[in-house]
Amino acid sequence: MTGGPSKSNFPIPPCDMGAGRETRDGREQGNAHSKTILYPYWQNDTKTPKVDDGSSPEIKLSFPIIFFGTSHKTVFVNNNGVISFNALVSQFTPESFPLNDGRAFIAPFWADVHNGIRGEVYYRESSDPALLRKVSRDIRKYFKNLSSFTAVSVFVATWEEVTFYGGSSTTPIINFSMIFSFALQINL
Ligand SMILES: [Ca+2]
Repeated sequence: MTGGPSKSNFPIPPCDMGAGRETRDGREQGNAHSKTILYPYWQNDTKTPKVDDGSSPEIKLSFPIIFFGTSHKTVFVNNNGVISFNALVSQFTPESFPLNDGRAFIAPFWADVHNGIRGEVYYRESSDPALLRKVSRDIRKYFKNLSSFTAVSVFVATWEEVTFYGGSSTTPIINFSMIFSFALQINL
């Protein structure tokens, strides 16, 4: 599905938590801070194709993700800021949820990203002990009803310094990420 027969410029709006602009000497204002608040990612994470409205291949997860009561064993990481189930999402125009056609997906920042112009989209699933400890600590902190949450795996998708369709190598960029984690047992 696409956003329409013709594509207009749909720039990513400014965002305090990640947007950055380059100074004349090429340094980026804002990004040094914004990257520090992201979960860690590395250059050797898998990258999605650097094409407008592109997507990862179907990614098999170590554990199923239960999303609104439905179990999913695979996901797609879509360049336009969406994690989807069952099918990739090339739609570049965001809509309000729930969607009329019933699709369910996670949209950390649904917008017309163009990583073919600038930026990368990374993903990985990890069971790194330090990362699992961080995830468990954060979930326990921010979800008070999950005080015993113990992560066994985490999936991290990161949009790094991506710009927007119609942009250029010097237009504003943004960093954002999405994390979901698996626990074998949750004691409420
Ligand atoms: Ca796009």
